[in-house]
Amino acid sequence: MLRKPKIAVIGVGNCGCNIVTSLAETRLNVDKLMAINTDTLSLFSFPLHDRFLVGKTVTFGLGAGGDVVKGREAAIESLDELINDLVYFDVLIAICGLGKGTGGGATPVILKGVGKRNPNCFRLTVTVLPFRFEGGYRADLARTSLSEIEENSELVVLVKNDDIASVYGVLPSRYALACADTYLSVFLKALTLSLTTGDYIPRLGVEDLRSLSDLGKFCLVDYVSVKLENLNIIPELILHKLEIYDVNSLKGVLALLEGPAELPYSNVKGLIEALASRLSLERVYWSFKQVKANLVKLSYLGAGVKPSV
Ligand SMILES: Nc1nc2c(ncn2[C@@H]2O[C@H](COP(=O)(O)OP(=O)(O)OP(=O)(O)O)[C@@H](O)[C@H]2O)c(=O)[nH]1
Ligand SMILES: [Mg+2]
Repeated sequence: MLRKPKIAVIGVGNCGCNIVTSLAETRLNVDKLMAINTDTLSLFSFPLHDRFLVGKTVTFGLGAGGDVVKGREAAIESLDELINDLVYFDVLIAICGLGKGTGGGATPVILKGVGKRNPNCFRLTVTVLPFRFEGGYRADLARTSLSEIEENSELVVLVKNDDIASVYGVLPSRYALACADTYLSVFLKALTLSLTTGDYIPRLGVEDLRSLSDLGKFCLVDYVSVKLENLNIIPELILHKLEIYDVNSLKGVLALLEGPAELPYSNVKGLIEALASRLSLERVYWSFKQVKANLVKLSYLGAGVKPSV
């Protein structure tokens, strides 16, 4: 490829817009960052330049009220205009919460529309699954939306709100949800930087992501970060966090490591090996970026997880 890949990130519905807003604060290295919603009040409370109100005649700007059909119809009403904005990208990262109307209903329509007009576009969708306490009805909605999203994505990241609660449950809820945003932000920032710059070595491309999607569409993302002198606890931290996921089916990983110049190559190799051997992975992609800070940060995407809603 003689040019750098063009990347668009969209947040659909309230949850998607919240996460996209926190990504904007990290100054993500992408060509487009857009908030899409059916709810005017919510849409204009996000400090983003690129905002799109879908389905004015379906929801009158009042939100889909948990109705997936309304969310779907809203996207269909605005699809042509929206797709014209999204069709020229090599990678589309769509982020949404499932179990309600806009994220669950509009996202699959948008993904399908983009895939139809630009079959080469790599669609990576990040889905936030509802808490168990939000009830069986919303879990059913989430399940249906998830299978439509799977059909229209190359990879689907699963973020479970219940898992966030088990790792960060001691925090006040506002911060616990913000933690989900944080680890997504850390991973997406590293991923987009590795795809669009020469900062990470060896270089990773969109085709490496595509190769992971051969192993199964569902994946998880996470990160751990420690001071250089505490490097040896990274494998332990990874294992601790992975306990909460169903990782038995995990088959591949894309690991992005950051560290200072003093970090020896043998340590970089050791960390990637620890991750790969714990999970008996069959496909491992990794890349390293040198940073000035005295921190070692490992963010990774594990492909081939089993979905459980
Ligand atoms: N982690 C996280 N989860 C959220 C957040 N906001 C909502 N959720 C979850 O996302 C799911 C969908 O909620 P929303 O995004 O508010 O719904 P919507 O897509 O706007 O749909 P409508 O309100 O019906 O138009 C919910 O079941 C919540 O569990 C957030 O900021 N962070
Ligand atoms: Mg909403």
